[in-house]
Amino acid sequence: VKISCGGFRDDGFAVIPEVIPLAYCEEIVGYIQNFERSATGARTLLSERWCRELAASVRRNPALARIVPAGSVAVQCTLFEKSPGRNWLVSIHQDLSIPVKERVPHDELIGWSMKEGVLFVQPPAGVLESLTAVRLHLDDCGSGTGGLRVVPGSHVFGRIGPERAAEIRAERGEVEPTVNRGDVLAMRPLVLHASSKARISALRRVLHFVFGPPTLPFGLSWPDTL
Ligand SMILES: O=C(O)CCC(=O)C(=O)O
Repeated sequence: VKISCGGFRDDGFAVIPEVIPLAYCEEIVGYIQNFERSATGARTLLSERWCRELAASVRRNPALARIVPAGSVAVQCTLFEKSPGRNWLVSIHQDLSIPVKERVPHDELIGWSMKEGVLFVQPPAGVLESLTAVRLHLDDCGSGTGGLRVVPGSHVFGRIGPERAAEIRAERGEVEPTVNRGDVLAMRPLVLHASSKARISALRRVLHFVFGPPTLPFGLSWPDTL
């Protein structure tokens, strides 16, 4: 399968088909069924062996190997699940927070928060630019299923405030890629993105991995649970 790397570099996202075989997806669905869900899914999956094995397997995909820098490690995995019982939306935003082991006082580290027992911080854009989100789809995600809408090329502006985000979306438009079961939507965390409530009755389960460098600046470190 030919993936244009320039596409990922310029657009800040790309769909990579058939990263995980359908039978493996079915196995993963079995594992996530045992997990406690919050309103949108679950965030602490990387402490599970099956999840770390899946991250390694995803990482071996040749097209992803060209996108995710060599030496990167999986630092986060979040299940984003939409279902007829739990339908939700997120308005346009960038992913600004990363999970870390402990608090480090520094002017450039802002927005400290706790989610499901994990500490998060918003580091400067340079740190976020070293990360790649790899969204593995466990269900076919097409029209009406509440898939991600992304603004092509919006990752090059650093951190964007709400007014500038609205301007950039108006200038560049947004796309809602079709992503099938077993495919990956790879994305820079700084790409502006949003998703609507599903309009049709369907499951939309996505495992959102984040890959990053093994070490962090500012004396920060990734959580122990990895
Ligand atoms: O999965 C979605 O629809 C939204 C996920 C999201 O907003 C995020 O990755 O920050």
